[in-house]
Amino acid sequence: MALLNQDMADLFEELADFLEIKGENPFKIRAYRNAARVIRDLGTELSRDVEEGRDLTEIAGIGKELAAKIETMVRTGNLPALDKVKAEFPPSLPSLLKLPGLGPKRVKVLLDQLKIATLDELVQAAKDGRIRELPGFGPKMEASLLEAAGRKLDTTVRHLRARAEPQVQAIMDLLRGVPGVQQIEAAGSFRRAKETVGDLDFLVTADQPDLVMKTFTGIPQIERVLAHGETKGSILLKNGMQADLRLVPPESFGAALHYFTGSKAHNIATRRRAQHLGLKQNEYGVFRGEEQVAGRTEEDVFAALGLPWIPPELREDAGEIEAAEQGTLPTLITDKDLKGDLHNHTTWSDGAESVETMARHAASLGWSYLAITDHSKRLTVANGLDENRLARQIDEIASLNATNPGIRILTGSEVDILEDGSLDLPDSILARLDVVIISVHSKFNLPRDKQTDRILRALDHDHVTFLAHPTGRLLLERDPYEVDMERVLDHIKARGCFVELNAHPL
Ligand code: DGT
Ligand code: CA
Ligand code: CA
Repeated sequence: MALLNQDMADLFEELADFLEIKGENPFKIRAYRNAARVIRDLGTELSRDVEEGRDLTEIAGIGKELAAKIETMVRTGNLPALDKVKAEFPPSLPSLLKLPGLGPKRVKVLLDQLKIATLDELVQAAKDGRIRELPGFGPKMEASLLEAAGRKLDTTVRHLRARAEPQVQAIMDLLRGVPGVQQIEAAGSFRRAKETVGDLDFLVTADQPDLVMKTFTGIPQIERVLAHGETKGSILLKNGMQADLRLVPPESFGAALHYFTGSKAHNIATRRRAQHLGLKQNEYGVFRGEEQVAGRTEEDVFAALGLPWIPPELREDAGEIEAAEQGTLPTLITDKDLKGDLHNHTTWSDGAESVETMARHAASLGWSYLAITDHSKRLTVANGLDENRLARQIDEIASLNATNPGIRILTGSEVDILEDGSLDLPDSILARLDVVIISVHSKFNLPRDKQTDRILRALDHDHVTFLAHPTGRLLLERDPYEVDMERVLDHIKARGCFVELNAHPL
């Protein structure tokens, strides 16, 4: 298994960062950034293209030199040009580059002027008030860097689910190809569909366990092997993710899958239940005395406990065992249940596609509606729409709907909630929209009662359809703002509005 597109894009991006810190030719740097973007958006995996002998220079933005570098990455898992330039700098520099707000330009300033190369040094300098004096920084930047660096230092590393997903797929594909492999599953928080994952957990049954272990510990993306035994292996990947593999006998696969899917709290609860039933449950099976009564499948394990199978997403000891017992488990929604989407940005503000392209794609998914809800004017960085531009967009949508695009395009706006709870666009234009979303995009650090009042006041406006991203958090990057969520939800209910269930990867 070679590198994934996203990994190669990251390597090019990192190469561009280091060349920029070094002060290299801007055209060269731009070419690498451009290549990263092209690779991320490709419809096919480059590793396969290389394997099939495709001429990569046919791809727009990929010249001879880039094509050769891609082929090297596919073959070796490395980008030698990056290793070379990285070696000229302290090895801790990438941890600085990963902080929100710190691009190569600022990292260069930190390094050149204050000799800062580690998170610890950054925190110390920020505490001493030395960061604010640097050109292009200031006290606000200093405070946010201090906060971000502190967060990176004191939490164990987690990863976005969206980043883990292609990695999991690639490892599953690789292991599935090993002769003699019978069953394979990704367990742990990934299977429970948590929004972030700590490490990846794989379970396999196979005729030739040693061959599986050898393949797993020999994958190209590996940084190093952490543990390597007969039935258990652990590796660290280049992208910082850790993966555990366990080989289990077929008669225990279901029990192991249940155990290693977790959560720990759920496991403790099912084990207690087993004890009440005079049984013993562990990762090998469910036992009555010495006799194994279940273990081959998860369904068997649950059945032995007198329960229907519980979807992994619910296994948090949050009432799922009681619900299973009483036959009141909810039916989880899936992407097949989607009938449309009420929150979309287009090239009118900070989106990547036009209204028409978005609508055509949504129609091809079989959806029946799509709301266009670009940003409002206050968000100038996102090219937010004022009344006039929004009026023109309403016209564009009307003429698109008149062409029978196979979907109902709804008009809308994602309107900023201003600090005093007023909205960023006047009622006159909001009254013309099908969907009015209100969002907090500024003043995230108001005191709890002020923030709550601000949102309640915004909800009091006529025409509001729903409150977007109600916590304001960015996973692994920004904490939720302080707000009395109970009061907000009560008010939403009282007003007959809705609240967004935000499924953006961040
Ligand atoms: P993560 O990796 O931090 O996102 O979370 P998980 O849930 O994947 O946790 P992980 O990888 O440490 O362990 C996988 C599962 O194995 C976990 O969800 C439940 C089970 N497990 C691990 N340690 C224990 C334990 O000490 N007791 C019990 N009952 N189960 C455990
Ligand atoms: Ca895990
Ligand atoms: Ca684990």
